[in-house]
This record gives sequence, C-alpha cells and structure tokens, in this order.
Amino acid sequence: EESPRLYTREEVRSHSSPETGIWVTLGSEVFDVTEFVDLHPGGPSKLMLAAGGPLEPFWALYAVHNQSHVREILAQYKIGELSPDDKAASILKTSDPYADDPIRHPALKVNSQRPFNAEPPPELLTENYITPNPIFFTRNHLPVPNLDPDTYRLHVVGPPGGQSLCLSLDDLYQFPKHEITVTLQCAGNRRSEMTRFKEVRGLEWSAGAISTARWAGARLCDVLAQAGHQLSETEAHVCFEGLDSDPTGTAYGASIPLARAMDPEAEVLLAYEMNGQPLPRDHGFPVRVVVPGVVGARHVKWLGKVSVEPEESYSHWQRRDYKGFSPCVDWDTVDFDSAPSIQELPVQSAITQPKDGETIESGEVTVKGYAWSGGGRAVVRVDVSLDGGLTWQVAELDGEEQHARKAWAWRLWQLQAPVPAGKKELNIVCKAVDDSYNVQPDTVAPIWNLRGVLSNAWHRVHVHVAP
Ligand code: HEM
Ligand code: MTE
Ligand code: MO
Repeated sequence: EESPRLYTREEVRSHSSPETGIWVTLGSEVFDVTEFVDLHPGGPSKLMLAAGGPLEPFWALYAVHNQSHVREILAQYKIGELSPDDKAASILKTSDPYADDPIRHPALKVNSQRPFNAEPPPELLTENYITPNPIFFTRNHLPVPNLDPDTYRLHVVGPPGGQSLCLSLDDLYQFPKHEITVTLQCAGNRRSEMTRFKEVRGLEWSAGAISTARWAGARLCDVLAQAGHQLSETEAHVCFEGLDSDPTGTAYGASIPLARAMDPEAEVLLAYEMNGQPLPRDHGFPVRVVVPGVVGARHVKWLGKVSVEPEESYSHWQRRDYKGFSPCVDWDTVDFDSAPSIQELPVQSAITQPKDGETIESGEVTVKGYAWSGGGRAVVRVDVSLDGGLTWQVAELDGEEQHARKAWAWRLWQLQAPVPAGKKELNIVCKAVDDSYNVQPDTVAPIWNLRGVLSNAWHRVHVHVAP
C-alpha cells in the first residue's frame, strides 16, 4: 500500500477559491471537493464557508452530516493526509494581552482580531431562530478575562443601612432561575452602510451584529431586593462593572435606569446560562447582564460589580460613546453630554438571503431576513419590495410569537415571490413595522451620525437574474 500524500494546514488554507480548487479537512484527512461544491445539497455558499479549513466546526452545527452516506460522498474526494502540525506557528508572544483569548468558530466574519469582534455570515444568521453559541456575534472592547468559577464573586453594593452582598456562583443559583429568549444587537449593527454614505469612526459591522439566545439566570430585581434596594431613589441608575480591563486597570462599565432594573416585568437577568450551557468565555463567563429590549452595550459581560448610583455610570462607554447625534455634528463640534445614552433601540430589519451582488435564478425568488424592535415592542409586519420600494409585498413572519410589550426576541421572516418577467436585476428592499407603528427610514442620509450607530434604514440588496 502506498503511503498517503501529506499536506500542511497552510497548503490546505491556500485552496479556498474556484481558481485554486476547494480543499477541506476532516480529522487528519484532506479532501479536494472542488467538483462537489455545486452539487452540495445545502448549497455552494454554505460549503464555501469551510473552504481551506476543517469541516468539524460546521458539521457540529448541522447534524445532518453525521450519516454514513455523507461520509461516503466525502471519501470519494480524499487526496491525502495532514502532515504533523508545525508547532512553532502556534506559539504566541506571552506579552500579548490577547494571548489567552478563546478559540473562535471559523465561520465568524472577523472585523477586528484584538479585541475580538466578529459576526456570523448572513447564510448562517437566520438558519436558526436561536443562534448557536459558537456563531453568536461577539463584541469585545478588551481582552477576554479568564475567570475561575470557584473563586468568582459578584459584589452587589447595598443601600445605606442595607447590606452589601458578595455572591458566589452557588449563591446566585439559589435565586429563582428565570429563562427567556432575548435578541442582542450592537448599536453599531449595519454601520458599514453608513460608512458607504459618509465616513464614520467604528468597526465595519455588516448586518450580523445581532443574535438571539435563551438566557437563564437570576433576576436582577431579586438580587437587588436581597441587598435591600427599593424603588425610592429618584433618577437613580444601576451601574455594572466588568472584570475585563485595559492596561490602566479601567474596567468596562455601563448602566441602566433603576426603574427598569427593579421592574420584574422588564426581566433583567444576571445570566449564567446561554442556550442551556454555561456562558461561553466570549459571552461573559461566568455571569453577564441581559437587559431585554436594550442596546448590547448595557449587557455587561464578566460581571464583577453592581451598584445603585444617583448618576449614570461614568464609564467611557456610557458617557463618551453609544449616543446618537444629528448628521450635522462632527468630531470638532460633538458634545457627548448633550445626548442621552442609547438604551432601547429603534425598529430594525435586514435581508440575509439572497446576498448583495448574487445572481439568482429566474422563476421564483425566496427572500429571508430578521426583524426586531427595542423596548419589548413587537414586530407586526415586514414589507418587501423587489423594485427598490415602488411596490411592496408582505412577508410571512416565522419564529416565536412574542408577548405584547415584552417582545424581547426577533422574528425571522420570508417571502417567496415570482421574479417579474424580463427583469435582468432586482433591487430588493425590506422594512419592518413595530406595534407602536414605528417604521424604518428609507435612506441613511437623514440618520447618518459620526459614530455610525442606530443604522436602521431600509435594507437593500441588489441581485442579478440569470438569463
Ligand atoms: C446537507 C454533504 C459541507 C451545511 C448536506 C447533505 C450532504 C452534505 C450529502 C444532504 C444530507 C441529507 O439530507 O441526508 C456535505 C459535504 C460537505 C458539506 C460532503 C463538505 C465537503 C457543509 C458545510 C455546511 C453545510 C461547510 C455549513 C456551513 C449543510 C446544510 C444541509 C446540508 C445546512 C441541509 C440542507 C437542507 O436542509 O436541505 N451536506 N456538506 N455543509 N449541508 Fe452539507
Ligand atoms: N461587557 C464587557 N465587560 N466588555 C465588553 O467589551 N461589550 C458590550 C456588551 N458587554 C462588552 C460588554 C457590547 S458593546 C455589546 S454589543 C455586547 O456586550 C455584545 O455581547 P456579545 O459579545 O455576547 O454578543
Ligand atoms: Mo455594542
């Protein structure tokens, strides 16, 4: 028997386009699946997400591949084995504050490696109503702390005359466990569309800085009550501090109004579980805040301290960021004290299928996407246009029906429609309506702001129609 041909990971990685051929690995085996890409039952674009790398992280998301006939198909394309790994390449400088960051899923589209910021690709974002943990978008401002669950403590500062709490994870488990489905969205979601209109400062998020999970933990109101807090202070805020910090020792921080924190119906959580698992490190292990209906920035991860204060958090991210301004305000004239911090987010929707620039078949088109609104407002309708907004059709809403005033999670939606005869291209547009009849603005121009936040104009996708 011949010994197998050996390839390095680097060689495999360089085969990730139609020009070079498409290689993938499973275990130590290497496959050239160039010929199979267009035959893939799950579609070429999904297979291409694994091009040049391992299949395991993708197949872990799609159990349909755990079948012998799938393995048999793959076996036909085997070209060799991986050579023993070149260890030197994986040694990181110990002085790197990010050296201890966790390993991430290769499907994530990385906007920044240090700190780590990444979003799931549109092909995967709306495949599941609940976003699988490994591809949930990640927004870190600092290195990920590595916390020991046994020595972890949450400090809850009590009111004057009350008692401060120092809670272990076990202490937190003693509070009634509350579980809810909540969509988290970064204020910078869809920022790249603002950048295309006019330059802004910030990470280039596409439409994937949003994800949905089942979160479980103790209700913040129960913990605050145990510390003796009451809803008596006027204009008071609950401030959160993370255990991640910059080289000067400054921690991530944010705050929410005390009224929201104390309201059992607002369901603010100190979450220790995400989709039935302990929180992954990137998402705040062991404890994070989840504030349903509120901008991602207030969902403080790696939570170390909770206190009730007369003023909002003095954190940079509460006072000098995550605020909206008029299009006329620039970096010379901006006065951050003049605008309120973003809390509840405006109504939002986006198209995840087809992709911008794609060529679709004539006949029928399937348009898919997500829609969500802040403050617990439910999405009541999504309108889709195939002609840039001249005429509209109503999409079908999927996903869990939401409770009135407590619609914390997104709706997925889809529309199947005939491609208008004779069209060579389509300008597909979507817009959502929430139960307060808030709508999305049609263009970016009137909502552009220097930081590129609150980007919720009609989402537009331009596609070609195959002749
Ligand atoms: C379905 C093979 C890579 C996502 C399938 C099926 C086969 C297959 C044979 C049909 C299974 C059945 O219904 O019994 C392969 C092979 C791959 C590959 C040989 C690599 C060379 C991927 C990747 C992804 C993916 C990387 C995701 C990122 C899917 C999905 C379906 C599917 C979502 C289900 C489609 C449906 O429900 O109709 N694949 N696959 N596949 N695959 Fe893959
Ligand atoms: N909490 C801490 N401690 N540090 C952070 O950098 N980022 C915030 C928030 N909580 C952040 C944090 C921002 S801006 C967002 S959008 C969400 O976490 C993102 O949560 P995720 O990474 O779990 O998606
Ligand atoms: Mo964010």
